[in-house]
Order: sequence, then structure tokens, then C-alpha cells
Amino acid sequence: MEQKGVKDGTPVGRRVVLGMLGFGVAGVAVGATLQKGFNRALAPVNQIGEVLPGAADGFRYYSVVGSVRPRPPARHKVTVGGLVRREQAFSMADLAALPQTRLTRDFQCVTGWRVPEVMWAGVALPDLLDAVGVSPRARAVRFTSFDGVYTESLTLDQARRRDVLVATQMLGAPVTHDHGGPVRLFVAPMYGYKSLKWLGGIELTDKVISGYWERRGYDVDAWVGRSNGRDDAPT
Ligand SMILES: Nc1nc2c(c(=O)[nH]1)N[C@H]1C(S)=C(S)[C@@H](COP(=O)(O)O)O[C@H]1N2
Ligand SMILES: [Mo]
Repeated sequence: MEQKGVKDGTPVGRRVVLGMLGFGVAGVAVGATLQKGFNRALAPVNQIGEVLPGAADGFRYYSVVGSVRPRPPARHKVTVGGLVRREQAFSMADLAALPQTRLTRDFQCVTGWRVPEVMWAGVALPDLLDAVGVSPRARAVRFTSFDGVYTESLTLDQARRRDVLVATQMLGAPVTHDHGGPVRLFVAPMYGYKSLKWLGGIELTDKVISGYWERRGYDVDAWVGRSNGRDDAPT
């Protein structure tokens, strides 16, 4: 999907332009303020979400690539490397052997849909980071998906929150393939795009490397309920 970044940090693609035509705006020569309003109003069309047949869980299916080849849990490993003391590849059994954390939180996509009180379980990211030992030079964490395209990032302070999970369970069952299993990220305090699906790699870095949507204009700090997550974000 082609996306072009515009002024106010919200990506606008072809569909948005088509949407603007629908609003009776030619899509050209829109003033900065108007443009901002439109970007907000039209945000939902930037991500194409499908309600999967038979899925009554309230989520929409998002993937920036056409189809993702399923990973059998028995063969899947999440590698943790970069600025760490000991690189390690965690199998599902390795993850299960670490302390487990459960959370029930709303899931909020930046485009407006929300699923209330979703049950999540897995390894709190700080516990996984402790297991490998973070180098004093690390400042951020980069996440990669085995879809081969999607990436995300957190500052190290954000990554040390106990409500950030390397999730192996969602909605009371193992994370399904469509929802990004066997392992996905769940960043409870932030918009859904931070919750990377099909987690394959975690890399400690010396600075934040913008993720997929962030390179297309979304805020790197994606706190839910803050118009601007840059100033007083909690750590
Ligand atoms: N790999 C990958 N992870 C992703 C996305 C994606 O397209 N690819 N979309 C993000 C967005 S915008 C949202 S809202 C949630 C949607 O999760 P779901 O598909 O399980 O509903 O996944 C996030 N993680
Ligand atoms: Mo989203």
C-alpha cells in the first residue's frame, strides 16, 4: 500500500484522496488547518481492516502484507539480541518457563475501533529483558515481525513497563495466527499499531528506530488518550 506522509504526522494515501473527493473537496489546495481536520477524520481509511468471517471477537484483521505464512509454535523462536549481555532465542517452552503476567485491558486502534477488556497473558517485556541482560549502552528496543515488513519500537523506559507484554495468549487462548501468533507484542498503554503481530525478533538499540507506521507519519509515542504523547509521557 502506498502512503505519503503529510504535514501533521498522519499518513495520507490514495484512499484518503478518494475519501476527500467524497467529502466534496477536490483534494488540492486544502489549507493547513482543514488538512489537519481531514487527516483526523479520515484516519480510518489509512489502514485496511477486515472483520474476518466467523470472528466475533471485535477485532479487525490488520496486515500490511498480503498473507503471512503461519509458524508452527513448536518451531517458532523469538530472538533477543543487539545490545544485550547474552543473545538468546526463546522457544515457546522457554517463554512459558519465564514468569507469566496477565493483563485485562482495552485494545484501541488509532483508527477508532476498540475492543474492551481483552485478556492477555505472556512474559512482561522487562522480565524478558532481564533474562538476557541489557547492555548499559541500550536506549531503545526494536521489534521485527516474521511477516518480513512490519517493525515497531519503544524507548527502553517504555519497554520496562510491566504492562508491555510478549504475549502468547489473547482472549483466553493461544494467540491465533490471524492475531499475530504464536507470539505478538501487546503494548497496553499505546495505540494498537505498537502491538506488533508475528513477533520474530527483539533488538536492543542505542536509539529509537521508527517503525512501519511511524515512517508513514504516526507518532512514535502512541499513548492512548493523549493528543500529544511527546511531553509528559510516563515511564
Ligand atoms: N505485523 C503486523 N503487526 C501489526 C499490524 C500489521 O499490519 N502487521 N497492524 C497493527 C495495528 S494498526 C493494529 S490496530 C493491530 C491489529 O491487531 P489485529 O489484527 O489482531 O486486530 O495490530 C498491529 N500490529
Ligand atoms: Mo491500528
